Amino acid sequence: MPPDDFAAEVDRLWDQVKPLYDDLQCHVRAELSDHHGADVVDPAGPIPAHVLGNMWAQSWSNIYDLVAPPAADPGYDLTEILQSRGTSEVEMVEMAEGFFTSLGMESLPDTFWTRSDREVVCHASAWQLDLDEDVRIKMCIDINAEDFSTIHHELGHSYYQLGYRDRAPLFRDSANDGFHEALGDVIALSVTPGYLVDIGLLDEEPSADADLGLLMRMALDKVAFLPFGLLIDRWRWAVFSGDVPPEEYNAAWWSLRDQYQGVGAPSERTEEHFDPGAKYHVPGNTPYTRYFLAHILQFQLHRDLCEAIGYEGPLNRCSIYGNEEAGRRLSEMMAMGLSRPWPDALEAATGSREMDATAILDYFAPLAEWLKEQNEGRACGWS
Ligand code: X8Z
Ligand code: ZN
Repeated sequence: MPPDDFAAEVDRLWDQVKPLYDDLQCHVRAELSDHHGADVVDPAGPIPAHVLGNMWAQSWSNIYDLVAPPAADPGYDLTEILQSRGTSEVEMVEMAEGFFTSLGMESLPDTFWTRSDREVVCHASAWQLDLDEDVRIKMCIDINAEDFSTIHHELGHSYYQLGYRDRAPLFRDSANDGFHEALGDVIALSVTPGYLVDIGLLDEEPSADADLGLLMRMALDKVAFLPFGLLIDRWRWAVFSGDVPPEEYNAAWWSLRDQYQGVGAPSERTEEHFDPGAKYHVPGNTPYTRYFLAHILQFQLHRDLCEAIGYEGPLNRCSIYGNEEAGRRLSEMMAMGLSRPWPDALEAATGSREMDATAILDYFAPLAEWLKEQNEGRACGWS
C-alpha cells in the first residue's frame, strides 16, 4: 500500500471510532475533575497526563474505580484472585498456554520453558531465535490482571511464529504487523468471566448487571489506547520527513497528544525536554501503527469468530475457549504467514477482506449509550 493510502486508511478507521473515544474522554475528564478539583483537571481542557494512571496515559484501566458506572460492579478483581491464590508467574504463562492448546494448537516446546528464564530488559517482547521452534518471551511478570493479559499478548506472538515456521524464510512473519500484535489480544478478549469459571479461577459468573462495569474496564484499556496508538507514528513520520525540525520535537509531541487524545502535559514542557524518548518504541525504533491496527483487528476477529461459532449473546461475554473451529481459522491465518496479501489472511479468519472498526462499536454499544447519558449537559471536546 503506498504510504499516503496507508495514512488515509488509518484515518478512516480512526474516524469510525473517534465519537466513542470522545465520549469516553468527556466522561473520564468530568469524573476526574470532580475527584481532583477543577484546578487540577480543567473540565473544558485536555486531561493532564499524570492523573490517568499510566506513565504514558496510553491506557487508563488503573483509574477504573474513579470513573466506574455505579451499581455495575463486576464483583471480581482478577489481580486479587491471582494474588490470593498465590499464583506464580510460570503458572500464569501455563494458563495462557492452556487457552491456545484448547483451540487445538500445539504445546509450547520444552525450550520455551527452559530458555525463557533470566534477567532482561522489562518491556515485554517475544522472540523466535532460530526461525523454527525456539520461541521465547522476554518479560518481567508481576502477578496482576494487566500482566496476565500481556502474557496472552506475548504468547500470541509465539504461536504466530510457530504457525508460520514451515514457510520460506521471507514469509515467516504475520500478514501485516497489526496481525502479529492482534493475535494474543484476541485470545485475551476471550478471558471472560465464564472462561475464568471454566478454569476454576472464579466460582460463578457475575449477572448481566455487571456488563457496564466490564465494558468500562475494557474501554479504559482498549478505547483509551486508540489515539495514542495512532499518534506515535504521526509524530515519527513528521520527524523523519523533516516536517517537524529538531527544535520543535517536544512541542510537536504535545500538540499531537492534545489533538488526538485530549491529553495535556502536567507541567510546562520545553525543548529542553524530550518526552517522546520516554516511550520504549521511540528510541527502540519499533513502528507503532501496528498497535493501532491491532486494536481494530482484535475486535473484528473476536466479533467474527464469535459469530462463526454460533455465539449470539453480548460480545463481551463471548469466549472462543475450547472451540476448535475458531482455532482452525486462527491457525490457518497464522500458517499463511506473510505468503499472501493481508486481506487473504483476514478473510481466512473472518470472511472479510477489509479492516473494519465497527466491531469495536458493536462490542461497546451498551457502554456508548451509557456514556451519552452521562455526558448530557456536559460540554464535551477540548480546546
Ligand atoms: O509493546 C507492546 C507489547 C510488546 S509488542 C507489550 N505493546 C504496546 C505498548 O506497550 O506500548 C502492547 C500494547 C501497546
Ligand atoms: Zn506485541
